[in-house]
Amino acid sequence: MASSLKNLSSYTEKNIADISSKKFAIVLAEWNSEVTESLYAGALDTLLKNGAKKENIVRKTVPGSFELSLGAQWMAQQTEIDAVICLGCVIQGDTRHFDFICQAVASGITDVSLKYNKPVIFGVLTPNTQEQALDRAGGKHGNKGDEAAITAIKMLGF
Ligand code: DLZ
Repeated sequence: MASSLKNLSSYTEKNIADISSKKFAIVLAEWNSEVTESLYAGALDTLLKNGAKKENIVRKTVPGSFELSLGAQWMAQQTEIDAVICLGCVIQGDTRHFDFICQAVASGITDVSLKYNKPVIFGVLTPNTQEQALDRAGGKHGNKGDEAAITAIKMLGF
C-alpha cells in the first residue's frame, strides 16, 4: 500500500500487557505544540483504552525536543514510573539545527532507557513540513502518539 494512503499507526492486539497498575509518564515538547498536543491526546487515549488508570499517568512538558532526554531522565529515575513516553516534533528547516536536535534526542532517549532499564519511547516526529506532521498527529496517517503508547505497552509485556 502506498504510504500516502496508509494509517502508519495501525496495530494488532498482540503483546498487549495488563497495564491496570502500571504508571506512565508522558513528556511532551512545547515546540510545535499544535502537533505535540495531538500526539499527547492520542497517547493518553490509547493508554486509557488499553486499561491504564488516569491517576497513573503523569504529564510533563519541556520547552523543546532537545530537552526531552533530560525530562525523560527525571521521570525514569522515579522508581514508581514503569514507562516514559516522549513526544516531540522537529520540523526540517534551512539549517543543520534539525540534525543536531534529532540526533541528540534519539541517542539521549536511548541512553535513558538503557540506564534506567525501562521503556522510554521515542515518539518524535521528524517531518519536512508541518502538514506532514499533522498528517501523523491525528491526520490521514494516523497518530504517532497512539503508536508510542502501544509501543510502551508492548514493551511492558515483553
Ligand atoms: C530551536 C528549535 C528549532 C529551530 N526547532 C525546533 C523544532 O522544530 N522542534 C522542537 O521540538 N524544538 C525546536 N527547537 C528547540 C530545541 O529543541 C531546544 O528547545 C532549544 O535548542 C534549547 O535547547
